[in-house]
Amino acid sequence: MTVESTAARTPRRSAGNKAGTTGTKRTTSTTKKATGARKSAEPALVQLLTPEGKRVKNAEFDKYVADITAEDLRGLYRDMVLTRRFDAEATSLQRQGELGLWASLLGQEAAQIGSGRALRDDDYVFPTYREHGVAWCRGVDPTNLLGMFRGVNNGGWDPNGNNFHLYTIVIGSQTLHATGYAMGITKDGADSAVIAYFGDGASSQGDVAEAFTFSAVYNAPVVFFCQNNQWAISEPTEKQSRVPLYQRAQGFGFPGVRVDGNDVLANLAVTKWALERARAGEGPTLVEAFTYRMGAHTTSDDPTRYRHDDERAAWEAKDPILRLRRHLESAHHADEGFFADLEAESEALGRRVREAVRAMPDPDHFAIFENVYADGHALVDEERAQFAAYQASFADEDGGK
Ligand SMILES: Cc1ncc(C[n+]2csc(CCOP(=O)(O)OP(=O)(O)O)c2C)c(N)n1
Ligand SMILES: [Mg+2]
Repeated sequence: MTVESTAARTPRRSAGNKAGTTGTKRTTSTTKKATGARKSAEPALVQLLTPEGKRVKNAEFDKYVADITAEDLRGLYRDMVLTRRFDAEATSLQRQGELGLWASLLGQEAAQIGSGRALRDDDYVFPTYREHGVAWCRGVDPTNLLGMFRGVNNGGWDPNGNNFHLYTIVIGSQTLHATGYAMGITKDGADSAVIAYFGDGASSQGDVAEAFTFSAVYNAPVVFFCQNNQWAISEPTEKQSRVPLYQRAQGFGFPGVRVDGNDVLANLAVTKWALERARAGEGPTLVEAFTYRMGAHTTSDDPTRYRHDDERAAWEAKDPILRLRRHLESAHHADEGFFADLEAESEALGRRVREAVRAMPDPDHFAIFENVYADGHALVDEERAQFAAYQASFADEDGGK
């Protein structure tokens, strides 16, 4: 296991082992101590691809990516590039007034594509609001992700169409939904698994602690995939936990592992391992993908108010896309033609996204009151009537129009 001291701020205290895993019997003898200027107790990460693009061996996780071909690697690269392009386009569309808000995934492409590509079609995903890369892997059309951010619908896709639940804004709540769904899978006798995405900030929510307890006690086939992007809006991870997040799992009685969140291969391998455990009836796993939110929390946020540029610069050197490109080039797995074709495909995707957003019809003003309750509700009826009166007041001012 190669160790990389990646935390950019004050070291946290680490009470557990130094291998980036806890709660398993897996050996840690190949682990070196973290080195570098920071004399940190920061634990090791599972890493298969260094920031320079060098493939490093890992006795425990290599087997989960042993069958990866050069074509597969190009596919992972394509996924990350197109996801980043889509994300950049959405950020621009917000700046042009076409979207009300956007939550960028910039920097988190490897965590999302690596874990997303580890899933089977019959697995079920419970995302937060930033999982555009996972949505891509599930086959959700990217333009469908934009409706809610434009304010023209409440979701934009059929969750059961791709086994990809709607985005969840209520922080951490989807970990409970995932746990319940996973418990249902067990009752059905199926061997599918569930993955719940959440953030470092969400790890402080009571819902997440409850989901950990229930999934452990009921041995539910669920993978808790925490993207530790170092920030919860303006709160650093140090304010969420006194121990590295993956070590939280130990107290609940299931394994936790920290993976280099900017290494797509490592995320693929570790998530496959965790899904295999789930399918084999071994219960939940916590994966902490140690990564970085390169952009603002959302387009409504200004990170220059609370963090320094040098932190971002340190993480830029570990860029997930750049490291796979370096690997593809040094291993002669991709030529100039591949990169040129991908650039053209990115341009086409950008165009398609722009056109689709601008063509989205405005919803009926009263649609928001539909589907709140299956059989209606007196309070909703009252609110609808109030809103109708409000709308009518504009018509009066405007000469009845
Ligand atoms: C229950 C709840 N509390 C507060 C918020 C406001 N809120 C929105 S995003 C966010 C931070 C989440 O941080 P993290 O879990 O690290 O996810 P990230 O945005 O970094 O991906 C907060 C507090 C919310 N949406 N839901
Ligand atoms: Mg976060």
